Amino acid sequence: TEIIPHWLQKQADLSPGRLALETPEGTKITFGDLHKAVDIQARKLASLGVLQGSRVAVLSHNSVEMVVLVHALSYIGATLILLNTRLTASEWSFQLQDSEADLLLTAARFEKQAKDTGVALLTIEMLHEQPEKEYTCCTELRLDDVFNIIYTSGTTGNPKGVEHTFGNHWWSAIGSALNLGLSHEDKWLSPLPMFHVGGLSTIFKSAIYGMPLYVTESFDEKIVQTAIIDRGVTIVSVVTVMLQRLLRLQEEDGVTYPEKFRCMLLGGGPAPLHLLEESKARAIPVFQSYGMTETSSQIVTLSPEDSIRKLGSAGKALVPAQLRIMTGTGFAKPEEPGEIQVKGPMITKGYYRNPNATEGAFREGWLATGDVGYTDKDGYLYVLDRRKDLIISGGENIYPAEVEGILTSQPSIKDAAVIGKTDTKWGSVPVAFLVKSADVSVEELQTYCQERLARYKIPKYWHWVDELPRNASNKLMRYKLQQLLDEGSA
Ligand code: S0N
Ligand code: AMP
Ligand code: MG
Ligand code: MG
Ligand code: MG
Repeated sequence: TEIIPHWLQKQADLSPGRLALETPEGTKITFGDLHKAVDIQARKLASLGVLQGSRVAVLSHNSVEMVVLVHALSYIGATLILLNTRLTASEWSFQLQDSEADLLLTAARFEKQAKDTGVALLTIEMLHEQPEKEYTCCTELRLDDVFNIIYTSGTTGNPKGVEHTFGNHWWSAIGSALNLGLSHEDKWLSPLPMFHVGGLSTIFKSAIYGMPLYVTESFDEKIVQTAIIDRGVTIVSVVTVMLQRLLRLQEEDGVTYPEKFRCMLLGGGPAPLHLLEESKARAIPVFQSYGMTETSSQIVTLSPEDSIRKLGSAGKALVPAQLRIMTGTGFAKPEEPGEIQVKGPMITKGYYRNPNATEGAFREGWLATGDVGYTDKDGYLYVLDRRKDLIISGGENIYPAEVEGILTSQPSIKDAAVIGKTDTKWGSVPVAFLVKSADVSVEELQTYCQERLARYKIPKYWHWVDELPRNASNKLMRYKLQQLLDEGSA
C-alpha cells in the first residue's frame, strides 16, 4: 500500500501560521494550532481507552470541535462512524450495531435522544474534561486503510456502511483540485453537514491543500451570503435547495457576489434548469456535479464555461476518474440512455461486512451506480433518472422500500407504496398509498412513523386505496401511481 505523511501534520510543518479554520463568530485557528488541538484531543480519547482499531461513532452538527475530533481519530488510528443527526434513535441503533461501534461521541444537544441507542456514550463537551494520556500518534497514512464509514440506504433491506479509505479521500481531493485549480486566496465554506461525504470531504481538502475551511453549524443563507461578500469565501458546496434559498436572498437584499467568489459547487441531486439559468443570469459560477457517497464526493463535474453550451449536464469525469454508460447489451452509443458506471481511486472498496452488496455493486472494477443517464456526442454526462426509486428531498435520500417497510409493519396496514412527488421547496417529497385491514387514522400513522423514521422520510401526502397496482409477479407498478399523481387524481 502507498504511504503518505499525515496530511494535517504535514501542513502544520509546512505552513504552521496559515489559517486552517474560521467561523462566523470570529474564531480563527492556524494549522499549527489545529495540530496542537488535535493532539490534545487524541490524548483525551486515549485516556478513555480509544486505541488504534477502536470504532468510534460521532453524532454532531458541524463545529470546530467536530473537525478536531475527525482528525484526532486519524491521529489515533481509530475508525470513524458518522451518524446523520436527522435520524431517529432506532435508525442510529441499527448503524451503531452494524458498524460495531465501541463508543458514541455526541454533541450535547443530541445526548438525550442518543441515550436510547444503548451504546456507551459521552458528549463532546465531557470529552474536554477528560485527562490526557500518551498514545502512539499515526505520523503516516496508509492509503488502503479504511478511515470512516457513512451509511447509505439501499433499494431493499437495511442501510449499508460505505467504507472510505484515506486513499479515497486523497484522490477525491486531488481530483477536485485538478478540476477547480488551487489558489492561495481560497477559503472553502461547506454548509453541508459533515456527516455526509460532501461536507466531510472539505475537512480533508483543507488539510491537503493548506486551505482555510469556513465552518458553519448548519445552513443559514444569511451567514453564507455574508461569508461570500465580507469574509473572503471563494468556494461554497451546496445542494439545490441551498442554492435556491441563496438566490432568493440575493434578490431580496439586492446584492451580488464579488468576482473573487469563484465556485458554487452544486451536487447531491438533480438541479432544475431554471435554477441553473437564473444562476447564470446572476453571474454565479455554478459547477454542476455528479457524485455519491460511494465516490467520496463529486466524480463528474461541469465547469461554468461549459454551462450554457451544456446546460443541465453534470459534465465529464475528473482527471483521475472514468465514466461509461452501459445498456443491457454493452456500451451505449452517444445519446443512448443506460446505466452510469464510474471507476477511479476515489471510489469505495465496498460496504462494511457486506460482501454480497459489495460484489453486486461492481462490474469488472467499475461501480454500477444504478443511475440512468447518457453522454452526448462530446462525452458530457446527462443524468436522467435516479437509481431505482430513490427520492431526494433537500439533498437527503429516501428509499421507498424503507418507508414502505415501516408502514406495513403497522398492524392496521396491509399494503403500502411510497413514491416521490415534485415539490417546489424540497425538490421531491414522499407520498404514501395505503391499503388498510383495520381502522387507522393518518395521525396515528404519523406518530407511528415519527418513532421510527427521520422526519424528512415521513410521507407528506397520504392516499387510501383498495389495492395497489401490482403485476402478475406481484411487483409494484410504481409508474401507475406516478400517473395518478401526474393526472391529479391522487
Ligand atoms: C437543506 C437543509 C439545509 C435544510 O435544513 P434546515 O433548513 O437547516 O432545516 P431545519 O431547520 O433543520 O428543519 C426545518 C424543517 O425542515 C425539515 N427538513 C430539513 N431538511 C429536510 C430535507 N432535506 N427534506 C425535507 N425536510 C427537511 C425539518 O425536518 C424541519 O421540519 P419539521 O419542523 O417538520 O421537523 C438540510 O436538509 C441539508 O443540509 N441538506 C443537505 C444534505 C447533504 O449534504 N446532502 C448531500 C449528500 N451527498 C453527498 O454528500 C455526495 C455528493 C457530494 O459530495 C456533494 C454534494 C453537494 C455539493 C458538493 C458535493 C461534493 O461533491 O463535494
Ligand atoms: P448520495 O450518496 O446521498 O450522495 O446520493 C447520490 C445520488 O444522488 C446519486 O446516486 C444520484 O441518484 C443522485 N445525484 C447525484 N448527483 C446528481 C446529479 N447531478 N443529477 C441527478 N442526480 C444526481
Ligand atoms: Mg434551520
Ligand atoms: Mg443525496
Ligand atoms: Mg401491517
